[in-house]
Amino acid sequence: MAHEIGQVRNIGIVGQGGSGKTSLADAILFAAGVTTRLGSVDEGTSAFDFEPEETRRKLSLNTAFHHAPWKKHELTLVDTPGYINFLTDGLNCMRACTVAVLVLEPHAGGVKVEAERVWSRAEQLALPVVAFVTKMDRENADFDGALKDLGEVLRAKPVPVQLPIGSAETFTGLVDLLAMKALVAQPNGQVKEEAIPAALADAAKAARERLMEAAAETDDALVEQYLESGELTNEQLAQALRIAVRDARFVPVLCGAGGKGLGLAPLLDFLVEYTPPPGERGQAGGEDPKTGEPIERDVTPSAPFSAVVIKNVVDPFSGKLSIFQVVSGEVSADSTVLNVTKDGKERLGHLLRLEGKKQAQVDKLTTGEIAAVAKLKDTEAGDTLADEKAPIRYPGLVPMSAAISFAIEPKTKGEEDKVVQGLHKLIEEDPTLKMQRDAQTKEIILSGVGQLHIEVAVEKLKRKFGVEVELKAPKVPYKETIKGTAKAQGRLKKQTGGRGQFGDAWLEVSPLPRGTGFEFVDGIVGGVVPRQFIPAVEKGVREALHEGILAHYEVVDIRVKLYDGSFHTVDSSEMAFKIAASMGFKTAVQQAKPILLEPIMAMDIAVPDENMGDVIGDLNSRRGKVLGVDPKVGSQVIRALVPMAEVLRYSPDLRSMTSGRGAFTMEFDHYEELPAHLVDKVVKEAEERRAAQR
Ligand SMILES: Nc1nc2c(ncn2[C@@H]2O[C@H](COP(=O)(O)OP(=O)(O)OP(=O)(O)O)[C@@H](O)[C@H]2O)c(=O)[nH]1
Ligand SMILES: [Mg+2]
Repeated sequence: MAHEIGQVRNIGIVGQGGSGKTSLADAILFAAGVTTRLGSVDEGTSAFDFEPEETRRKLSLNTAFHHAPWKKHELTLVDTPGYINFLTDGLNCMRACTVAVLVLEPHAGGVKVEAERVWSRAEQLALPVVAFVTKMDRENADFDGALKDLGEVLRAKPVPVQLPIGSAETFTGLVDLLAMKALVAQPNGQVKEEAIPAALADAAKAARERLMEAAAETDDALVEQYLESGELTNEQLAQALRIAVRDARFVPVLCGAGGKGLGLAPLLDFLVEYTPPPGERGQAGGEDPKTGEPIERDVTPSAPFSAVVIKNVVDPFSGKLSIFQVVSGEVSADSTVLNVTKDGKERLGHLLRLEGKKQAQVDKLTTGEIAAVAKLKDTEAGDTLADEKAPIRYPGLVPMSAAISFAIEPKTKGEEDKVVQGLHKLIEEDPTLKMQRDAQTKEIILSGVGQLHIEVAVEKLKRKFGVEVELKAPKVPYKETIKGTAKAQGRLKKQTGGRGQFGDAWLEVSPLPRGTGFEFVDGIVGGVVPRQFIPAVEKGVREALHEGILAHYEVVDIRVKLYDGSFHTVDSSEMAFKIAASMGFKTAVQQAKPILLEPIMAMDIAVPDENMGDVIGDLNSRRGKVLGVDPKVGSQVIRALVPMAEVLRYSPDLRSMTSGRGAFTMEFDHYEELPAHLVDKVVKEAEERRAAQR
C-alpha cells in the first residue's frame, strides 16, 4: 500500500567527513525500532556503511538509504558520504530529500570545504536545512562554536530550537525551547521531562525570544503582534516555524550525541512536526523534452507520474538497481514508463524499498517516495522517467570534473577487456569516475576526484569483477610540431630484379595555428605526379604523422604541400609514392625547427584564505600561470593554467598544503611549446620507453 504524501519525509543526512552522520543514522534506526542492535561504524556493523571498502576504512563511500517509521510518518534516511572524494554522490541524492540534516561537530573552526559544498547545494535546491550539533559528549564540546561556524563560515542564519544541558562528560540532555522543558537522559536509556535547570533559565528565555523573533518575521502581522506583546502563542510559533523552515529562512539548530543515542527522539519529532512533506515547496521545474521550454509539474499524487533517477548500484550477480524519487504522481509495480532523457520505454518490475543493503517489495509508490527498480535497460543516473503521455525532463546530475588520473594496467596480461568492462559497470554506479583510452599512448586512463577515489575503484574492480590492476602515473601525451618552413624531396627508387618501385615527391611543410591539426595541399600542376598517386602521397604523410622525429609523438598543426615530383610509367605505384611521401615528410620536418608540445590544464583551486600564499607559490614552482582569484566565503578560488606534467599528483600535495581543506578541478585546456630546457628529458624518457618495449 502506498503511503500518504503527508507522511513522507526524506531525510538527507549531510555534512563533512567524519562528522557523525552514519552514527546518527544508525542510532535513528535503533531508536525507531527498525534494528534490534545499534549499528556501529567503528565495529563494521552499520546498516549504512555496509560495503567491504567502507567497513575496512570506517567511513562512508556511497550514499545509503534506509526506511524508518516514526510516529505515523514514513522516513527515508539518506546517509551521504562526507569526504570530498565521494561527496558528489550525496549532492546528487540531496535532490530527492525533503530536508537536509546538516551534522556538525561541536567546535568552532571545524567547518570544512565539504560542508560548504553541501550548504551551497541546499541553497541551490532551496532545500530546508536543519542543523544537528552532534558529539556533545566529546571533550571540549562547544555548542556555541558550531553556531559561530554556521553563521560566519557558511553565512547561514542559525537559530537554536534546543540548548544543550552540560557538555562533554556532563552532557545529560537538552532544553526544548518550543515546549520550554528539559529532556534529561536517564540511566536506563529513557528520556525524562523535567523543569529547565535554574542555571539555564536565563539562557533558555533569551534563546526562546530569539526563536520567536526569527519565526515571527515570516509574517508582518505576527511581527507586529510580537513587537507589541512580546509573545506568540505556541500554536502561532509552531505555524510560523513551519513556514520559516519550509522556505529555508533560517537554520533551526538542534543538538545531541548521535553516536550515543542522545537527542534522537527530539530530532525526529522536530523533523516530522516542522519540516514539510513533499509538495509543499511548490512545483517541480523541468523542461519540455521536445521544445526545451521550461515547464512546471505539480508535486501531488494526482498529477501524472514523473521521477528522477538519483543513483545506480551495480551488483555483479543481481545486476543494476536504479534508485529514484517519485517527483509527481504515483506508480505501481510492473508499469511501463518513458525514459524521457533517453527517449525510450522502460519496464519497471518490482518496486523495492531500500533497507540498507537489502530491499523489500512494495506494490505502489506515491509522490516523494524513494525506491529502486532492478535491471532497467538504458537508464542512467540523472535520467527522468515519466508517464509517456505527460513527459517532462528534470535537470541531470551535478557536474564534477575529475581531478586526478592514473594509467591502469591489468596485473595479468590480456585482461584489458575485462578491465574495461568492469570499469564501465563501476562508472554506471559512480559517474564521477571517468575512463578513456589514450589514442596516443594506448593506456587505459582512469580519472577521479582524488587518489582515494581511484584506490576504492580499484578495490571494487577486484571484489566485484575479479580483475586486479596496477596504478601508474599516466604518460603525458606530448605532441610534436614545427616552427619553421622547409622543403624536401622523398624519393624511392628500386629498379633491380623484376618490377621496380619508383616514387618521387617534393613536399613543403609549414606550421599551422595551435589546435588546427593537419592539412594536406595538392599543389601539383601539369601532372608531374599523376592524379591516381596523390591520395597515396597524402596517406604516406598521414601515417608518418603518428611518429614524430623528436620523441615519436604525434605531429600536429602542420600543413604539407605536395608541389613537385616525378614518376615512372611502369615502376610507379601507390605503395612507392606512399613510402616516398613518408620519407620526404620526415626530412622536411627535421629541417623545419621541430618542437615538442605539452598539454596545459585549466585548474580551479578552492583554497582557504590562510593558505593562499603557499598554494600560489607552489603553482609558480610548477610553471603555472595564475589567471585570477575569485573570492568566496572564507576561501578563494584560484584559476590557473598549469602544465599537465607538473600536476599528475597534485591531489595529495594540495591536501597537505591546506590541511585537507583545499579542493580542485582540472581539465585539459590547450597545448603549448615545451620549454627548451625540458626537451632533452622528455626525449630521453621516450627513447627509454621504446627500448623497453622492444
Ligand atoms: N563521542 C562521540 N563520537 C561519535 C559520535 N557520533 C559519531 N562519533 C564517532 O565519530 C566517528 C565518525 O563517525 P561516522 O558516523 O562514521 O561519521 P560520518 O559523518 O558518517 O563520516 P563519513 O560518512 O565518512 O563522512 C566514528 O568514530 C564515531 O564513533 C557521538 O555522538 N559521540
Ligand atoms: Mg558516514
